[in-house]
Amino acid sequence: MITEAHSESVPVCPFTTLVDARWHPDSVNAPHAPPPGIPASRYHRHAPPHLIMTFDLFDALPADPDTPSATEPLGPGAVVLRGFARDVDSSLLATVDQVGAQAPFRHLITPGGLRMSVAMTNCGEAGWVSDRAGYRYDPVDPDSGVPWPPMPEVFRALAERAAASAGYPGFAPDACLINRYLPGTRLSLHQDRDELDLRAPIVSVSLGLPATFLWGGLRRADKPARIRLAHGDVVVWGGPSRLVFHGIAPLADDDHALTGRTRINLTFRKTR
Ligand code: MD3
Ligand code: FE
Repeated sequence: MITEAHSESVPVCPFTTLVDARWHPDSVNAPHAPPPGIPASRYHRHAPPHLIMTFDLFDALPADPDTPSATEPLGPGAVVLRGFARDVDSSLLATVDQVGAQAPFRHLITPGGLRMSVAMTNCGEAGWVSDRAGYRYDPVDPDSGVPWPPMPEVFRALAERAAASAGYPGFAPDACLINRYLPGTRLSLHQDRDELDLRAPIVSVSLGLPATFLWGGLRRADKPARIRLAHGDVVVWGGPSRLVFHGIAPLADDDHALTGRTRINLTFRKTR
């Protein structure tokens, strides 16, 4: 906050008082075009997206009643695109099966020696792996000794389209981690910080059974909010939300028309 005492030395931002916070060009949720009545020449960002902290991390943005689209700001830098992946769901799931045939799902071991309840595989130039030695991105599947399957075009196109809709044009993921949940599977609170470029968002795609996403704060102890993620939902996590602690509550048993008793989650990452 700019105080009176400092206002002489700090350039005053005209948008702070003129426009709704959602339109502020420093918001990672801001559209690229200026709001009505604001000339494009004055609608510029003041800082690169990874340094922007326009909103309090714990204040979710209000939904805009005038925007009928399925794009809901979840919080600073986090946008949910409800049902965004539905039009390609069968194609995505068939492709997950193909990746799984080449690089089978497996339960990784944490550095602490615990077997993860989520089954994982990867595609792209690097895959996320964990073992007693630690976490890392590896260009080779340690189970087979060969590179991960390449990123399928249907995956890449969806991730790029979703990121662009959320305000991150030009997102170029080099890795896709695929998580498979069965009833009872959970993912405990963690941060995703093994990627070198934390300015890039992570795009997540939920398929099959719904899950309760746990969305915490920047400290592990922060009490997480619970958010329902259903089949076809895509979430783009960037800016101030990029390093929040998050997880998945134990999956409830149910039956999904396309996946049976399974939830699949794709996370697209730029790892380098
Ligand atoms: C928020 N996956 O793979 S997706 C993971 O549903 C992971 O399988 C969960 O957390 C899943 O690391 C959640 C949503 C998600 C993914 C990555 C994030 C939310 C995120 C990274 C930073 C902040
Ligand atoms: Fe994660």
